[in-house]
Amino acid sequence: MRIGVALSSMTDHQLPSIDQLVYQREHQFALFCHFGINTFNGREWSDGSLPASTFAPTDFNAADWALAARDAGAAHLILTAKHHDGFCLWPTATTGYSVASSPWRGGNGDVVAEVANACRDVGIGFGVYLSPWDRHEPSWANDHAAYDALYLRQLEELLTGYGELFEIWFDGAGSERHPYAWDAIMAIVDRHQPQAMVFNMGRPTVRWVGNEDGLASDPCWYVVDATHRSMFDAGTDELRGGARYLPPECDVAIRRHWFWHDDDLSTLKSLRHLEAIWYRSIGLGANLLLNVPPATTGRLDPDDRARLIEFGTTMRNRFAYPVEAQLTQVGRVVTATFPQEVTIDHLVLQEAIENGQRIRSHTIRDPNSGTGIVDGIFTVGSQRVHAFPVATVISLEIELDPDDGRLASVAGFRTGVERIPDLEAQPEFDSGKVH
Ligand code: FUL
Repeated sequence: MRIGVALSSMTDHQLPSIDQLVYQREHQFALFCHFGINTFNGREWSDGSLPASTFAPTDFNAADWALAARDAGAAHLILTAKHHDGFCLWPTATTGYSVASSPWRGGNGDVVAEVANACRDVGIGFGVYLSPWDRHEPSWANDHAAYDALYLRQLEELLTGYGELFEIWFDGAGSERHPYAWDAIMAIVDRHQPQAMVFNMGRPTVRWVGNEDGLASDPCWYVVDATHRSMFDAGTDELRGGARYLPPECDVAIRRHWFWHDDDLSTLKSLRHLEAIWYRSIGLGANLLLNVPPATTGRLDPDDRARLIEFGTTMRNRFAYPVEAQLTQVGRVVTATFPQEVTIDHLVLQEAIENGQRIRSHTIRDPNSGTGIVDGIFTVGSQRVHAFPVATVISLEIELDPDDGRLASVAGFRTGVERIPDLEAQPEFDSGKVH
């Protein structure tokens, strides 16, 4: 994978679109909801044979999901409309394997519609995950043309029946090297939801970060010429048309597994670990997609919900009182001057990424004392968060490489936290839940 494209060679494709800028600046945090036939059978994956009659939420309430997302600060929510098992959460005309064959709401329910409406009601965006890999449909393996036609109809139903979508998630798992009609798929996206962010496949506008731990790394590059395939294939797929602007999205589950299980509460991530993830995703200029799986009730599990809100509130409170600096730049040195002397332990830098990602590295020092604040650091991107031992300064010098990099803003914070928390060891994935 090629990284860091030199400014002189930047093309239009290597600059962000307006939609990508909105995604990076206003949708840094989103909620993922894995919900489906697996939820009711203690499975992570299933092979398409679990009976539709087992899909039976006892107290389904989409407002509960959407309100939790909003209260935690998520800007949109993505629902697994169809996972690898092929069970559809909307009453599709393409297969009988859907909510229409379940006892829920007497077979007249539509999870996609209820969640879409709930998101709209609370003012957050909505997106869908539609697994290309479908283990219920025999045509997936033995008649590619027939499967393509079915998949296109499913996509069209989702893209035309539920209002504006913020993001469409194409999961590579199980689809490694499998051919799909990507031109036709993207034509449907272009026709019905041209503004939607497209995750990782087809003609993506956002790429998978390459792990399911929620972690980006420094440097965090936005212009790349390939995408990672999946957890099950370390290969990469080259982007047609060469290097393009494709910021990373970090997906991670709040427990060890993606779907809800009655036996893995002990794997619920601690607040400290979620904070550690936040600094290594959003804090590095990547987006964070945190999965919180609704339970068999059809509501979020109370423990997961409480942790989600605790996490969102902690991060919101930490950055509630910014002190903005005024910026002047001479050559490669930006002087950030605060309105008065400030005592701070965090800095948040934003690059003017509408001009493309240019800053390859930066250092920060206090020009009055000569003390280095931050050193050995690479990209800035949409947002770069630094934590450091508390310092009292009136101004800072930020040296950029190269000198045509531009910062959009610099803000200081006194948070009481002086270092980025360490990641905690995480339990093993229970592969017994996959079949
Ligand atoms: C993976 C899938 O196989 C998991 O079940 C989950 O959906 C995750 C987000 O992507 O590739």
